[in-house]
Amino acid sequence: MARIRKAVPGVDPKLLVKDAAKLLPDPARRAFLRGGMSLGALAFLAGCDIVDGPSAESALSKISFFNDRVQAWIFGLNRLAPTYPESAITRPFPFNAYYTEDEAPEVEGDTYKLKVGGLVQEKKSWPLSELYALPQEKQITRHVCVEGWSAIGSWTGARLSDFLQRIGADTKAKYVNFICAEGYSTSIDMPTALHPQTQMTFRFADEILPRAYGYPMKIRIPTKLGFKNPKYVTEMYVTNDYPGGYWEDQGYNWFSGL
Ligand SMILES: Nc1nc2c(c(=O)[nH]1)N[C@H]1C(S)=C(S)[C@@H](COP(=O)(O)O)O[C@H]1N2
Ligand SMILES: [Mo]
Repeated sequence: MARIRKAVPGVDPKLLVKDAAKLLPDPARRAFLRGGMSLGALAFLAGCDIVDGPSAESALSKISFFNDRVQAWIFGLNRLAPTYPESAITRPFPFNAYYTEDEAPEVEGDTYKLKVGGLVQEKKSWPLSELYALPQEKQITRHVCVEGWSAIGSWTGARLSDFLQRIGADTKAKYVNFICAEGYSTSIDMPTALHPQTQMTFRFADEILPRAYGYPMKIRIPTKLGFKNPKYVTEMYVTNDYPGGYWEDQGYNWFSGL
């Protein structure tokens, strides 16, 4: 079998194979992992050929999409991310983006409006004053970045599920898509959007969300990797058409659950 070098940018084929192996029924899975994971062995099990180039890329993305569906299916709505005491909060909390902190967008709060659209009854734009009036709660949870660091933070805001009810969103739709001030984007499955810890965040550590962490609004999802937590969110759409996202379109696993 041909070995793969670099099939999907940003995705380590070894991790993908390990991920795919998790889907095998148990005796086979253990034998497979013991035998040293390889794309060749996976191709053999999957009954298809994986070689370098475009066909490897499509085979890998097929496996990744299969994983997305399986992961979404086993994802329980009641599974809560762990919460922590105030004393566990990481200080200073790290900043991360695909640019440096001084390049972070400066969103004007007075003129800010959250645009809401797609499969919702009330397609209006929400000024900050109206968003701040939504019932809010605080969570102290762990943020895990795919780049290999994690930190505990305190985020306060409205449950996204409450907001989706409020705007008459079609909660049978597949995706919620978020667009950010500087062009970043990501999208999540509806069960995650309705998860009780998925939050429209307005405050960090009891203060108005600082510019670094996404002023005026970010979406906090403690059941997802950091890159699925969009900051500076300016638009939100409910849709059945797969929206992808900034990193997802570069090969990162779309579901990326924790
Ligand atoms: N708008 C926007 N949101 C974003 C990003 C970004 O570059 N732009 N980076 C993501 C990544 S990879 C991480 S780890 C977290 C970092 O959030 P923090 O700065 O609050 O730690 O933001 C996520 N959301
Ligand atoms: Mo990240």
